[in-house]
Amino acid sequence: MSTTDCIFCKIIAGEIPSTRVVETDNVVAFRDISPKAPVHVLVAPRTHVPNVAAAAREIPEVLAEMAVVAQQIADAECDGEYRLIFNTGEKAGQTVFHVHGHVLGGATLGWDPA
Ligand code: D5M
Repeated sequence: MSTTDCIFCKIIAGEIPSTRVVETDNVVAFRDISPKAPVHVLVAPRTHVPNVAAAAREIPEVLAEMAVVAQQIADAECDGEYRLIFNTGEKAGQTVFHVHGHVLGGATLGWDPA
């Protein structure tokens, strides 16, 4: 399933350019356009679901694969040490309502969500 007005559906379909890092039958990972750490990659399912809880309910195997892909990226790019963040809701900073995990690493990360 995809939605015509979802930017990540368009990236996954190749209609908007992105720098892809990993691609599987179910998951696409691409570099964040506005990186917040030396390594900042977004891991998203090809299927459009709005957030991580919906992914857990509707595509649990794909959500698990997203975690494995995140680990693969971190192993390749930042010694397997990383943060995996799913913003959920506008107040938490979610701006794209197609679930994606932020893989952040490559530096000592702070712990200040403000
Ligand atoms: O994360 C949404 C993220 O998506 C945010 O960090 C910017 C990134 N973004 C937005 N447009 C693009 C394109 N075109 N390429 C790559 N990355 C993009 P959220 O958790 O929803 O705030």
